[in-house]
Amino acid sequence: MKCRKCGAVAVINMRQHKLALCDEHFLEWIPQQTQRAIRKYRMFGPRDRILVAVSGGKDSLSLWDVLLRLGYQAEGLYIHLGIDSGGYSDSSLEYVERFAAAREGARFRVVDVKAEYGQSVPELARRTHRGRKPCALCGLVKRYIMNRVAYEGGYDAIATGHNLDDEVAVLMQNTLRWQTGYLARQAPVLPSTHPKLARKVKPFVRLYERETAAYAIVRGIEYIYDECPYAVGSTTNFYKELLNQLEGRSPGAKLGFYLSFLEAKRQGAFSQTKEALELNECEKCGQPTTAPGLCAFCRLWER
Ligand code: Q46
Ligand code: ZN
Ligand code: ZN
Repeated sequence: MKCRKCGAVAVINMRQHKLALCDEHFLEWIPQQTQRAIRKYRMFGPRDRILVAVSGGKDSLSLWDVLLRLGYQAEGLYIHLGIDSGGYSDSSLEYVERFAAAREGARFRVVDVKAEYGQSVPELARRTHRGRKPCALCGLVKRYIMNRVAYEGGYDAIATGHNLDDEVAVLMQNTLRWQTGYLARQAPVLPSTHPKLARKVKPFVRLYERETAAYAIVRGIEYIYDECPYAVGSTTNFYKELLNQLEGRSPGAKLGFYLSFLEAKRQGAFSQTKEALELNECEKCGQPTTAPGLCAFCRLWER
């Protein structure tokens, strides 16, 4: 297989685009595609300050790398969740530290959940969710901390490394249950609904997972290869496998599913009900909440 641009040996063939590229042209193509998505979905501009949620995995580190290469003011946020008695979280943090140390201007901050609030996410899940998988709780904790750090640090947007496979797996789950409320809120950009809640953006939303992985490898980014132990065997991973089978038979199926969903939304499908959600400020931390009194995050620590 040869690179379509220069004829050199291709490192990747992207059948959905009928495009094979060599390492050099692939390393150019990914930032170009990312920049196109940032513009198309109006994610942020050159003067905005971006907080990149980094986990130490291929998607978030590649995203941070691409945003820095594109000249954005992108700073990292690593949330230490205390997973596997710290083992998994400690080693993923090391990848983030190594990434930042190798790049001038790659600044990041760490929020250690246990050090700051007294319990790690798995400990908190054992106490409040009776040993159930900590993922729902983990999502709540991460969202809260991202919002709070973005607000306190004056960032304009929070960027996450979600790729097309992530989005399509969620889309499929939501579609199979026709969860129209979730479908209405699934988008490449979630606008801010309160001055203390930053805009959320997903600049890799049109890139396949194998492309973000290939980018990290070709670019020499070292990342944590293992998944979070709680992600192993998850429903999302099962849907990803199903969708990859579909993609194998019909190249472009994943991209087509996602883009036609966005088009249907643009034409008014799943339009969100306009009932304005009244947001109060949490009595303890001041972050916005729909509940009266304490926000869901503060309630966790009160129990
Ligand atoms: S980090 Fe947290 Fe994920 Fe691990 S505990 Fe579940 S939600 S799987 S993205
Ligand atoms: Zn080439
Ligand atoms: Zn609160």
